[in-house]
Amino acid sequence: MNLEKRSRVILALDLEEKAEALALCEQVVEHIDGIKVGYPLVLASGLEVMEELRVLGKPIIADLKVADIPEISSRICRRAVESGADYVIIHGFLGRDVVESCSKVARVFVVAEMSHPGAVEFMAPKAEKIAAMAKAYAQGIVAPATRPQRIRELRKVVGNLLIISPGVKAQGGALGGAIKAGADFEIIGRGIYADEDPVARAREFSEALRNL
Ligand code: BMP
Repeated sequence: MNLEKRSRVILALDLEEKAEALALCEQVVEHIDGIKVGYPLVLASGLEVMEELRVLGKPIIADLKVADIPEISSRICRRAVESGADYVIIHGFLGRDVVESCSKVARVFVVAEMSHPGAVEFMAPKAEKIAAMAKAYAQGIVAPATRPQRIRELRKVVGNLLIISPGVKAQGGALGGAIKAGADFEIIGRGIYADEDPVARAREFSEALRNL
């Protein structure tokens, strides 16, 4: 299943209770374009949770931030795909061989630069190089909504590759800021699932992003 730009919201499904996670997804599914499943849910429920989420009809992004030697990284990616992932998020800083080996078994998003403050220390200085390398192998990159200027700069490097961007709301990034800077989708977790009314928030965010 392909990511298609409608609401421009990707839900970061970082809940740890499988039943709660599935219920939340069902409630907000009409307001999101994709579901990102990461370690909190996968470690609690197994990769198989992705198969259960697939019935909702949205692309599943396995956020495993794969970072190992090529042989092991590609095995991890293959396992994720076999478990229902449409895309797998991998790290880029490991080098071309890792990204290439993963791209042979999965459609990948490569983390170019992360959204937390510490990312400026070691990642940001290499992000352009990572993004340029990723162009040959990836469907897209991950770039920080907390620093929209970096999205503008990385967009110039990756051309028409997808940019998915976390850091909205809970981490301080403004809703819509990443998209205005050139991202394709904003990844939102706590801003939706930790809210008292996740459905209202998901609707509100998708309406706002759709109309940008
Ligand atoms: P939240 O909206 O609750 O801050 O969640 C952000 C999500 O995006 C989390 O799943 C986190 O693992 C992920 N993420 C991030 O926050 N920054 C990055 O640079 C890369 C990520 O995958």
